[in-house]
Amino acid sequence: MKKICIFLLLLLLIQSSNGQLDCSKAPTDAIRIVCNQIQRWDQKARTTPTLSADVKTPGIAGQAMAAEFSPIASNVFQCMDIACLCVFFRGTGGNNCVVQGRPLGKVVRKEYRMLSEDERNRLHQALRTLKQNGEYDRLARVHAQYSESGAAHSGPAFLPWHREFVKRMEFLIRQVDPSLHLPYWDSTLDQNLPNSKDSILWTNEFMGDATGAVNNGPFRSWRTIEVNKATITRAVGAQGKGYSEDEITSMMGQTDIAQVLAFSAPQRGCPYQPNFNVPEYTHGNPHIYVGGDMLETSTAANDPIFWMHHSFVDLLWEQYRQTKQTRATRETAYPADNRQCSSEHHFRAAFMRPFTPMRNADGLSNMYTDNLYSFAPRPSCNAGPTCGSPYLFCDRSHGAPRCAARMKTGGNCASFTNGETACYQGTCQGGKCVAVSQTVTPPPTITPTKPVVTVETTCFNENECCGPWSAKGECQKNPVYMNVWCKASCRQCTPKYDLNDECSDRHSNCAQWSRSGECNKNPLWMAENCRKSCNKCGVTRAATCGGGANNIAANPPASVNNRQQNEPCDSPMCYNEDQCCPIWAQRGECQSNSKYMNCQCKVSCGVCRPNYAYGQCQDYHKDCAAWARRGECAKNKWMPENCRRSCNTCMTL
Ligand SMILES: [Cu+2]
Repeated sequence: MKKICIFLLLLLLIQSSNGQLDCSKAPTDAIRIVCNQIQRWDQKARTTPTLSADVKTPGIAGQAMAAEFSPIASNVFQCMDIACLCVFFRGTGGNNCVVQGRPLGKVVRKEYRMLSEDERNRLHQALRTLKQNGEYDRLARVHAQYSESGAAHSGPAFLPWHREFVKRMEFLIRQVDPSLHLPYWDSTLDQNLPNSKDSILWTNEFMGDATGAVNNGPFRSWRTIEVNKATITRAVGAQGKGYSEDEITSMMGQTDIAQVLAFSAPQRGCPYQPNFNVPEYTHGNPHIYVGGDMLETSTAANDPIFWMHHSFVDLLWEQYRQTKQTRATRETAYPADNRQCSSEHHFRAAFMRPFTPMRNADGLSNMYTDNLYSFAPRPSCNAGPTCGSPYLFCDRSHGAPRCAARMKTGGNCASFTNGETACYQGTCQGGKCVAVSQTVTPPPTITPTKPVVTVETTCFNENECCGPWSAKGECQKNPVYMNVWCKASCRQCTPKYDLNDECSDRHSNCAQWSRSGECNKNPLWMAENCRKSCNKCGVTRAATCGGGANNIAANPPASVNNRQQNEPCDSPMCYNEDQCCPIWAQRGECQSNSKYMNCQCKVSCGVCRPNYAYGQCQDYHKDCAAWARRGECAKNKWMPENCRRSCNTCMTL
């Protein structure tokens, strides 16, 4: 066993010497830009503390939770099914929900060019409404802040994080118009043109201007979320490119989850080879391609095409999930936590900030596409010469038939020689698209609509003991936990009810939830917020929470969440007990052999955060040198792992 492990370790070392990603080796200029962005985000995120390092809920580390974080969503964004949305949208019918006469059900996301004219106009209208009422900007801002959204970029949580982010925009759109969905932008359709900038996408009917400030089209004169800039800008086609079919095929062929939920900013010592073809990189290309605001992570969400691009990224990921994974592995497969490979924000059980109380693993839940949305198939030539849309055509002149976007006036149509109708409202003359008539599409009128519902964010504690804990000063002593779980008591938001009332229902659904058994299923939240309906009025919160030492709920939160209380573990403090820990963790042992691993390999499984720089050529304990002199390096397997300098077991080649 020992020998095998050392052999594997050597193998790992040979790979590790390449662990760090060198942006100068990027295959294209655009990917180099993306590489630098990903590394910058990683560096900044590494300086921001995570929540999970200090707070562990028993049984969660190393285990996917599949969105069961909060059986009752305390705000609309946490909803994972239609029945939940229905409550917040003040509709009726649960999963067969009707909101003010309009159905609110699971949606099918279509390609942007596959929407009917009416659907497209209503979508543009809804986005304008959200822009005007500030909801668009509030959500867009989240993407810009590495300090708040560490898991958004530079590691395995990239796809789950953006899935949740895009879901939230779709919820916002549906608040304005419940029958709408967030379409996807299949950029291969534009990429397939001789000159992708000729695409109908960059006209008043769709996204508006391709270059410079966006002064035309449905999103004309949109102001950015930054203070000093006036309107959103683009530089379509200057650099980068849309998705290619090859990239998609290569993603679908991956067998290792770590190449999909990938380490995109590995540091020296990370056992994965750097790879510029992982989804986070390929998704960067269309960002660079649109340019302007889309080019920079901090400003990208200003441009409405951002959401449709990410809806497509989500489609590709879902296609991978459906074709390569089982229902069970979709919710569990996640690369092992490793500080050499990503910041802690990307660890499986880390909070998906700022979408707490969700954790990264929750983004793997099947509930998204079971309950909330699915994807219409990508446009295909099987639908005939128009690919099923007046804005697309089937290109039969460049190899296998494939769909492409129709072109605007002036577009280069010379190479379409098989009778394609490649020009939109025009014909191909002398190799250029020429308009049939001189009618130019007028800029759309802008008439903001009133949202069907506006959902207010809510302010609830998640635990019955929040009040007593806060009275003991825990909000100050333990803000990391308390500000998330005891928002109301720590005054992170303003509750619309009396915090001190020991016998009230704080939510209008309390009675209904109580009838459906939530007092037992979800006791912490319910005992705090539905005291009346759950018959909790007889005993005060202070009496429940201030009890004897054996009462787990009575302890301050940080100690409640120490999993070692439940299982005896002979490994004190935060150390790996064995040199093989990183290899075992990489093989998924933290999940498949969690009891042993979460005790013996705490560091590699992300169970705790060491107060030393794990992976560095150092002694991790101050007594290492003394122990080494006594000959412990040879006798004790703990030593080579943790006294690397004194035992001469540094791994750097
Ligand atoms: Cu992106």
